[in-house]
Amino acid sequence: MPARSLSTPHYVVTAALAATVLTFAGCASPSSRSVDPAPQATVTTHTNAQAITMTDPWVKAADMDSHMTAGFGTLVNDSDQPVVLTEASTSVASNVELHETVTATDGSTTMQEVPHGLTIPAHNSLTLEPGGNHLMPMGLTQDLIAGDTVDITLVFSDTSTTTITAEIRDFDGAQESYEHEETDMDTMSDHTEDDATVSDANSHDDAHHGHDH
Ligand SMILES: [Cu+2]
Repeated sequence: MPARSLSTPHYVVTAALAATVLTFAGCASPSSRSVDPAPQATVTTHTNAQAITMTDPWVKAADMDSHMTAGFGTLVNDSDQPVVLTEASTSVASNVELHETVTATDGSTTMQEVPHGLTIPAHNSLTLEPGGNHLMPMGLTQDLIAGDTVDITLVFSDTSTTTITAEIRDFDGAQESYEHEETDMDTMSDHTEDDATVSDANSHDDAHHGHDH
């Protein structure tokens, strides 16, 4: 009965082989190295970190007692998608905030933490510079001496990270010695009515109010 047609046995054999292969694959996959997941992983070919390079990274020299400094450079995005820098960290400061500088209606400038990270547009760049967006290491754990370098780790919205090495430079930009410290002290001594807004996140607003009064 199987010999009745040439094609029928052929199909049967093929089906049997296929079944055998599937069976083996099913048995083998849990114990053997995972062959299947690899192609899925290549669907996303680039992490945010792979898309971003930072040119001319530098940090302002600062004494540890000044508590904070600022980091600059140009973030370049080589990918087709916008990339969002969400966090940064460094071993020489307790934390690193991402700041933007805003100009008030009276023309004074103040800086504040950006709420949703800094976006580097697709095939474009974002410059961090004095008077503009910058990285703000807070709580320095050592003096930052011009000519030395510091490593800063950048964290992107897809949780990928990249570590850049920034040169420490002397810089006299008054923008970074800031109203921060002075005004924070004013706030503490004179403006106790502003208690509700005394927090890290709002200290810049306090600085602004300080100017108005
Ligand atoms: Cu700042």
